[in-house]
Amino acid sequence: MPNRLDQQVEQFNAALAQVTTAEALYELEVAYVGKKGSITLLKGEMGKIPPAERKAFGAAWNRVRDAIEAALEQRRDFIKGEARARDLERIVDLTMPPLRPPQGSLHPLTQTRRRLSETFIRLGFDVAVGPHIEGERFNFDDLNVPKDHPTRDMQDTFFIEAPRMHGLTPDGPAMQELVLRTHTSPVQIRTMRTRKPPIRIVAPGATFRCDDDATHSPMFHQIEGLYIDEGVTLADLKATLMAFTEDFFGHRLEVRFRPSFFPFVEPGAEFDLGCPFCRGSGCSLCKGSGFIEIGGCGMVHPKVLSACGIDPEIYTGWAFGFGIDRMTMMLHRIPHLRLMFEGDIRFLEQFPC
Ligand code: FA5
Repeated sequence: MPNRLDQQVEQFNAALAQVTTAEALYELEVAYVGKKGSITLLKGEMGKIPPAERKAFGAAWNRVRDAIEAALEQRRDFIKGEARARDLERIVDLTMPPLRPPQGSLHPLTQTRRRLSETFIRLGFDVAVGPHIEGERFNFDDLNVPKDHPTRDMQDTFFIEAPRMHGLTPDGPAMQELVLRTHTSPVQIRTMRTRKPPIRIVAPGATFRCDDDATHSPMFHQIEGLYIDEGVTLADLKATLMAFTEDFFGHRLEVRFRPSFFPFVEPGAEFDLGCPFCRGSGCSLCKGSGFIEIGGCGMVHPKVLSACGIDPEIYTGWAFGFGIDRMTMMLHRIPHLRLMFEGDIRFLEQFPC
């Protein structure tokens, strides 16, 4: 009987060495240590050996069964490891270029704002900034906007309840009304109050009005331009705007002034640029006129200069302001302003940078 045990072990080892798959290993396990396996059956024959030898045989049988199970386990691990290595070889192609993580890009408005600033910096302007929440004084009073001007209506301007917001008392010094700035022109005031001429700045940023349709949004962006020095004239403004078109659009465009009124400039004008798409010959964008309306401009009103401590007898200057959103819509032929604020990734993906 012990000899048969040894024989079985020898046969098992020889068979195990040939096994390369999990299925074959399972069959081997069943054949030797399964319910009717040859090793299992040998134990059942224990009754056939002399009682004196049974104990030793039992111990030998247990050792053999344990060794076989350990060998099966070891082989199982080996086969699993090989299968995993084969899978990895198949799945991981080390020669493949790595996957690029999805990359965002700057919002089209940010792209336009940066391009505008860069253009004016090249033309010798600094970039100035101001807060979105302004006092009525800088947003209206110092800009010579009369107390009863319609722009100050609640229907046009977002007012902020200052005392409640800041915990100020009704008698406190900050009782002046606060507004969400309705234009970037208060940055003119802030700049003139803190800097001495010559002043040459642009001020891009967010502005707010109670407005909402295809070309008007409650939050939009403007860029302000301001130049103050001795002997500055409207001719300088026209020349600057023409130089701007050359740098920004890549070719010089016509600049056209149409008389208009803004309380903070005198004379005041709306300015149009020759259509950058048809270069003045007339197309769908300029509705055949050859010109596109851009914004407002004019010579800084003497009262505004005085309010900022600049002597209008010595200095003159011009200012302009136009919408960055409208400029972006025009550049990319975007039909509705709201598209720019909805954060729809399918829209934004069209403006990589
Ligand atoms: C002004 O805001 C003046 N501060 C501009 C100015 C500056 C004139 C300096 C003279 C000297 P106006 O209200 O026209 O002007 O607005 C200027 C531009 O802002 C418009 O041409 C338009 O492009 C843009 N804009 C105005 N309201 C909206 C709005 N609700 N949504 C989007 N763009 C707007």
